Amino acid sequence: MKHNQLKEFPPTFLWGASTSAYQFEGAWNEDGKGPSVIDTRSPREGISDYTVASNHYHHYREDIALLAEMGFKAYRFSIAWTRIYPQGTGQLNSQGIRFYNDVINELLRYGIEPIVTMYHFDLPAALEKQGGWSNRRTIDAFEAYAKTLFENFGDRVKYWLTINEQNMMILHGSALGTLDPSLQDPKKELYQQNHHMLLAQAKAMILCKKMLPHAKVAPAPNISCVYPASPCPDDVLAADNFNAIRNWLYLDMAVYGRYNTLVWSYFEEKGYTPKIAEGDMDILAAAQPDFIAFNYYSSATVKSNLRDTEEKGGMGDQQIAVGEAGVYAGSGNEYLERTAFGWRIDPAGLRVTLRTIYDRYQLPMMITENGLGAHDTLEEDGTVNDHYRIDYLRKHIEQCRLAMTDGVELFGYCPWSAVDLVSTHQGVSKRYGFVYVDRDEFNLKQLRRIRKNSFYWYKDVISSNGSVL
Ligand code: BGP
Repeated sequence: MKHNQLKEFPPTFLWGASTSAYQFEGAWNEDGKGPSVIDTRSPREGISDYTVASNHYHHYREDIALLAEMGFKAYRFSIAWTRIYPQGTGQLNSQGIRFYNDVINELLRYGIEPIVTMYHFDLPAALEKQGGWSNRRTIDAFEAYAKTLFENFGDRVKYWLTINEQNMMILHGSALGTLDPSLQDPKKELYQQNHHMLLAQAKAMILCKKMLPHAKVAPAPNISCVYPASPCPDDVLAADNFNAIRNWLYLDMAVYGRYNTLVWSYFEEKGYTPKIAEGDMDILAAAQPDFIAFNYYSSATVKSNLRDTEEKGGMGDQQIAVGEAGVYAGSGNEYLERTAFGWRIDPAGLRVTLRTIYDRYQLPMMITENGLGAHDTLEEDGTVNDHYRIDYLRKHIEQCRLAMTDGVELFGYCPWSAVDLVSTHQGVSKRYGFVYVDRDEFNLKQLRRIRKNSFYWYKDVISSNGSVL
């Protein structure tokens, strides 16, 4: 739809950006922190591990001052479960509580709204040893951890996100490093784990409403619209299949407390049906989010795959196999350009995604990730001219405004990432931040913080409330 007059961003719009604990904090074994699955897995060849990352743990004051200088209204970060409960459950680590109290208080001092992700890929290794999400006891451990977070930080934190990108952990756990390589029949087991994670999320949402009636809680999946590769009805059906498996399984459960019909028939066909214990569906139905948070980087395009072979490809060459016999196959999209890392750039796809989510769930939305990973260059004069990032973000913010004019309720935009950090797939060389962190893959240098050109640009975007792009 073409609009002659665009709606303004509301004055309360939450402009900010995001990070996650394991990619940003470093200090992986300091002050009582226990190891997470990210710390115990073998490092990828040729790229940095996460032991030091951007050393935010020791630089948080400086980092938050930079966010404040950009005029941030909100900041999304994750709490490392293993700083709070080093073994995932049991003994509480008061130094972990202290650290996040300091971060939250520092943010509030500048009037920045903290948005807390409770779990961003870093399951405590001690829980993984006992079966991780295959073990129903992990559900209880997550609920107890959630209770501790609400008790300690709930007086100041209003926005809570349960689990970051649960759908990516299930679909692409091997690429993220969250998949337990010893799983015998990964897909079947993963959907059992998925069921347990959905229950853990539901219990945390119920608890949040009970303990913090004024807080707002949401799931935080990675959602992207799925296009059919052609108008061929078989391709349209394949897109429907992938949409259900990739997106709606997670949001239908979070919002309506039921399994998506298409997904359930897919489970039955493939033998992935999870075991559901008595009472599970009641818990799932009783939980409700207040809003939907989602991460968006790119769209997906798929075609029909009625043969019996697995297909690979698609998803912007993220080295992720996409496709499943009889369900869908990844496909290219000639209309979209790609980033230097091969991810397809699709700003209009964000508008489609916003419209579709709002249509399905009628809940306010917050974008909790969106951004461009690139090889930035620190010039000799100390500048970083990341005009390509500005271009990417500008185009996506324009689409947010169009979607809001279409009628969707969007109340926050927190792109990835506030400051440079270690990427999930490609180390330090792939940067996303508004602030450059001066380190290489293996040479930590001084970890100096340097404002990129996008820093100044985003500052103007925020101070003009999105009217100057
Ligand atoms: C999302 C994760 C983030 C972040 C981002 C970019 O899936 O939630 O943690 O890493 O993707 O991915 P990458 O760092 O691999 O480029």
